[in-house]
Amino acid sequence: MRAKVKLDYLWLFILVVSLVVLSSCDGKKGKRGRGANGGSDQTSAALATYVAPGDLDEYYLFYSGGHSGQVFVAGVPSMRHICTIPVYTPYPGTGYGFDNESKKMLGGYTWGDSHHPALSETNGDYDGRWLFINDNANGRVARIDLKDFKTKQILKIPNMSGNHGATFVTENTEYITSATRMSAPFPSGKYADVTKYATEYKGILVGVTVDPKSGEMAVGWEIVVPPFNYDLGDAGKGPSADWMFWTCYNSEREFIEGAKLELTASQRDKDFIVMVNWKEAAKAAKSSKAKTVNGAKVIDPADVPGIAYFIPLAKSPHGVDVAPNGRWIIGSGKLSPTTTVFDFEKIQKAISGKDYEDTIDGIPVLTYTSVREAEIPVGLGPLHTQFDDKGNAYTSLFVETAVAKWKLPPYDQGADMNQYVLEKIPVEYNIGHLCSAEGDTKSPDGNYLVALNKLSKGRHLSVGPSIPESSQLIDIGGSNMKLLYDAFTEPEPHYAQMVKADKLNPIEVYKKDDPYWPKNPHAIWTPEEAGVKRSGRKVEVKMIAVRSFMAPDVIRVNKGDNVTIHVTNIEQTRDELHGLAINDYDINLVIDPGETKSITFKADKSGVFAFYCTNFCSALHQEMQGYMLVKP
Ligand code: RUQ
Ligand code: CUA
Repeated sequence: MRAKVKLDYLWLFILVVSLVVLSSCDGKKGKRGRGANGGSDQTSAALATYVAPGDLDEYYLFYSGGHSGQVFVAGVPSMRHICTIPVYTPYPGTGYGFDNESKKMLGGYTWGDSHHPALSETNGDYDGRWLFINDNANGRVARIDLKDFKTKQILKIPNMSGNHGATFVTENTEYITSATRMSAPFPSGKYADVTKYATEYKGILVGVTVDPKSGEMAVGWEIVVPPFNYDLGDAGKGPSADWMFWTCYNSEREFIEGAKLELTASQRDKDFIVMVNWKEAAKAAKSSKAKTVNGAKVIDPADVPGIAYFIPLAKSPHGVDVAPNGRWIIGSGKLSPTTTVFDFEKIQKAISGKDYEDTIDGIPVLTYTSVREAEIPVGLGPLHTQFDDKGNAYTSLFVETAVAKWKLPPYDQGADMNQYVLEKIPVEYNIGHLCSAEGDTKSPDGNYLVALNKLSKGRHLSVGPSIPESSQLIDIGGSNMKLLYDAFTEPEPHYAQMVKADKLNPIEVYKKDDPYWPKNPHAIWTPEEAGVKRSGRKVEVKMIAVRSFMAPDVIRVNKGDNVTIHVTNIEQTRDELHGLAINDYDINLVIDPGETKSITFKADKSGVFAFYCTNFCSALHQEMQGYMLVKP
């Protein structure tokens, strides 16, 4: 049976506008003059972003690498890319995915789709400890330690299909959120034909706990919800701190073969925000109401009244964002030219007064008009909202390819809402997300905003059919938004976090006895401890690397041996890295000062194979080499 698809006028209007916008993005006007910087004064923009040699940037910008599986770090305001943090993808530059520990963490996958980085928070402020990021493809979340900018844990979430609504953190990093973007038969592994979508397929909303000392993540609970597509999320703050919020589309709960989800999922006028009380969920997970399914504590919301509610929102929403004061919950339907402000106080009232307009699979739907504060006519294709320190919000407009600045409540009774849309700035082109300085905290800084653009025609030299992405730095500190800079962005940016540089305190070396790092049992610190040990077909090598030699520098094995090499870089000087590459064995370790890494492999090719240091470490770096002899 085919769904009857109603193409309403708004749809058509948006389609026409997007075609006009897209066809005007021909890139020709981007060369020089006005079009090159959207009208800002070029000299003052250049000065505002110029970080002189020897000076440092004011902010770190962490942006997601999408299907590159990585996180990229840039400095703001220079927008210089300073570091790549591999998360879900091997990265030869740092040897990530080659040594035993990181290979194990990758769990056999060669990629992930990293979407929404989130900095850990204490009291609703970035605390500079960890960065979390989700994998939209393989149901995972990861934690990066900001002491060494390295991925420390990847957690696979059972029963997860998609994992887009992640990794938004609660006020004190008690939890990070996670949710299914693509509903699937529940529990995972179960087979059900897509014709059974409405009944056999489910979504799940997940609370992932974070250990306050170690940062270790674990699945706290899973809530089974109707087969909508759960999209983006946010965690509450202040008055709403106990709640998590996600948007969802396809509340039609349909997936009809050949009928195009983009059409079938746009029939209803409204979709939803779903909100979950994570304290109540944690209690329920510990009670007899929770069932263990594939190792996760699973809750049916119909069994736990008060745990979850739906809030109607303009259809096909993307972002839901909680304002710094925790009272205003802002949701944007992509097909509506407005963004909606909900009042958490009204939400509380509606909950206590059971002011419901419906109930879906045991989850009450709060009455829209009772919880809505206002609809703000921001413009076409609103996606995501960020904040400043002056009570303003900034919403990205994908279709209109602009950022709208608007005022948060209070509003005058009966006022024309257009007056609260203060200003718009065009971006080049088709912005997805935006990120303001400390924009997800209780106290945003209100000086910088980065527009993460999806299409960037004409902003860079041509490199063939794929146009390099661009991010644009916008000054929001003055009374008018000013475009400052266009920066190249590695594919595929989805979201970013911007944090004041002095909130981070990265280490300089792994100090020999630093109790912060778990002790590596294979570490050695003197050439005397180095050597080759054999037991049967197993060969274990303990090696040190230090300017400018490796010990041992000859490793003798027999063809077919199982070889493990543990390398310790015994340097205690910053930036004195060493590498260990073994020719023709596809081995590439990079060892930071004070670090130990291990690699295990089968010596399956006989012959003589040189090994050498890949990281330039001294004038005699070229001499830092040895041989592995594999006897036939
Ligand atoms: S996201 S723009 Cu909006 Cu996960 Cu991609
Ligand atoms: Cu060690 Cu180059």
